[in-house]
Amino acid sequence: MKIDHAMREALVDQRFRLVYQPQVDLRTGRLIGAEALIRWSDEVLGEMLPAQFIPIAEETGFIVSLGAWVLREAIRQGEIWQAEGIDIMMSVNVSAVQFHQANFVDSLAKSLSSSGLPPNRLELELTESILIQNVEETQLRLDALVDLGVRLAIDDFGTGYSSLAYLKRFPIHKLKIDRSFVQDIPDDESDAAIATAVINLARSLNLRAIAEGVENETQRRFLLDAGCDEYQGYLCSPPVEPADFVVLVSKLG
Ligand code: G
Ligand code: G
Ligand code: MN
Ligand code: NA
Repeated sequence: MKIDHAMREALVDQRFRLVYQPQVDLRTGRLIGAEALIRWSDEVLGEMLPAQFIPIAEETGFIVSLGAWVLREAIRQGEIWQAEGIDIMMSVNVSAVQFHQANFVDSLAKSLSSSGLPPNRLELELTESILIQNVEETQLRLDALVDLGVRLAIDDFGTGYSSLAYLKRFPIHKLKIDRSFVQDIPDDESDAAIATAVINLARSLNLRAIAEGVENETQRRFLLDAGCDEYQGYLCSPPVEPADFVVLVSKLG
């Protein structure tokens, strides 16, 4: 497959990079963390979006190498920022294929132990689809990650299989309210009800709630009144290059 081959070359040629989107406190606007998002500008194919190549990487298994690179690179950047006094959470997307690799926890433990990023400053964004496969094995793996000190968030919450049983069973720290429930609040009553319900669910289970895709002050206000903890979205900033992120840090405090 053409894209698969191009991706393998791009990894060797260092044509992948990470951009970072701030995650901020809804109430104070202060910076809490950064979500690392992969970018690829290919010499031939041009600027490729994750939606175009991540699904292919998952199908071919290349996501295992790519995901390992993403984790190492995000940890490296987090370590640099820690050394500069920028003490924030580094959130990294993990794909199901990557998570279920036998050596996933060991190789993450190695990357962390040879780095200056405290494990509790690394957050893994897991999808609901990860949590419904091999429940016994998943449980062991999540417990091992929490033993390392790593934090766990559920990405795109509410769009997956929505079995709430795993929230009781697994050591999750945070729910990320999917952008699709945020974009039309407060006008869309169903979305407003779903966002509010997720926030209440998080609160009653002692989890943090973060809203994705917040673009305007009306949405921020609604989420704040509903008791949401954090947000991420264009209202604060799109994902940016590391040098621009540092400029944001000085603005957000
Ligand atoms: O950055 P953008 O909004 O285009 O990302 C689109 C999708 O690609 C998101 O759902 C995001 O979770 C996914 N994505 C971005 N970077 C990574 C990554 O490093 N690993 C995985 N598995 N998914 C990613
Ligand atoms: O991993 P996840 O599915 O959360 O991916 C986040 C994606 O959402 C990224 O591709 C990012 O570019 C995109 N995004 C981030 N903030 C906003 C926003 O405010 N509005 C819209 N439309 N997209 C956003
Ligand atoms: Mn994400
Ligand atoms: Na998401």
